[in-house]
Amino acid sequence: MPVTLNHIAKQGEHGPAMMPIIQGVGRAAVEIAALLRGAVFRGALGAAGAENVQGEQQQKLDVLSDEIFLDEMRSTGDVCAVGSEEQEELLVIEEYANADYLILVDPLDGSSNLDVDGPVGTIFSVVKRKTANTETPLASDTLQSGRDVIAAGYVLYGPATMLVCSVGQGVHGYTWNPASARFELSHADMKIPASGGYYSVNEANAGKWLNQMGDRLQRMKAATGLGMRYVGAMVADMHRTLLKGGIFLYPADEKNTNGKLRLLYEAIPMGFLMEQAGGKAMSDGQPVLDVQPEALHQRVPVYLGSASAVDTLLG
Ligand code: P6P
Repeated sequence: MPVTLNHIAKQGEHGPAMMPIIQGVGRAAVEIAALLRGAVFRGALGAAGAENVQGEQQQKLDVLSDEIFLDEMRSTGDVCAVGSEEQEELLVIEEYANADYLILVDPLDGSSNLDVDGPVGTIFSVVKRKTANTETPLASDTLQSGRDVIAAGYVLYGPATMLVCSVGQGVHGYTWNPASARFELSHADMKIPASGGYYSVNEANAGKWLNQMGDRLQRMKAATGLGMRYVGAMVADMHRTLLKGGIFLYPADEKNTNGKLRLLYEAIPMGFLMEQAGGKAMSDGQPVLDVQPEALHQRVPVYLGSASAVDTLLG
C-alpha cells in the first residue's frame, strides 16, 4: 500500500499538526503544476508589469502562484498568517487569525526559468506564533531562527512534481502519482551523500564576491575535483545537491552585500532540510539556522551541502 502525505501525522511531536498544512501545500502544488503546464496557452508567461518588494520583475505566474498558495493555506484553517516573497507585508488570514501557525513561502522560486520551460519550485517553512491566539499575528511572529522552525520543505516542478519535506524527523520525498492522483512516498529518509556530487554556483559573479570567496572556491575545486551544475533555480539546484552530494552556494558580492537569497523563505527552509539530511548549512560565520532574523525579506549568503564540501570551502 503506497505511503501518502498522511504518513506525516506519524512523524514525531509535530507530525499530527503539520500533516494538514503540508497536505495544503500539496494541493497548492498540484494547482501550480497545472498552471505552469498550460501557461503559454493562457498568456500567463512573461512579466506581470510590476516589481516585487525585492525590486525584481514579478512574473505573472509569481502572482498567480502566490494567490493559489494563500488560498490553500487559508483552507487548512490552521494558518493565521503568511509571509510571502511576493508580498511586502505579512498577510494575516483574518478568518483564522487565532490559528497557531505562520507560513513563510517563496511561491514560485526560480521564475526566471519559466520562459525557457526550466524547472521551478515552491519553498516553505512553518513556525508557531509567539503572540497569543487572541491577538492579531504580527510580523515579529515570523522573525524566528531556523532552530524554532516546526516544518520546512519544497515542491520541485520538474518532469515529475515532488514534495520534499521534514517535520524534524528526517527528510522524506513524495512524488505526485497521476495514476492515483496523490503524492506517494518515493524517497524515504533522504540523506545527502558524504562525498561526490557537484558544486553549484553562479560563477559569473566570482569577480565580485566578498571575503576572498573566489580564492576559496578555486581551492575547493582543486581539492575535491567536483563537477559543476547550475540551473538558476534554488529548488532544482538544492534537490540535486541533496540527492547527489556536493555544495550549493550564493555568496555575498559587491552588488548583493548580504547575498541574494532570502533568509526566512529560502535559506532557513533549505538549511533545515540540509541539517535533517545529515548535511551542513552555513551562512557567513555561523550556521544558517542560528541567524536571528531581523526583517521579513532579509537576505543572507548561503553555503549548503555535504559537510566535507562546506568545510573544505569555508576552512
Ligand atoms: P542568479 C531565483 O531568482 C533565485 O532566487 C534562486 O532560485 C536562485 O538560486 C538564484 O536566485 C539565482 O540567482 O543571480 O544566479 O540568477
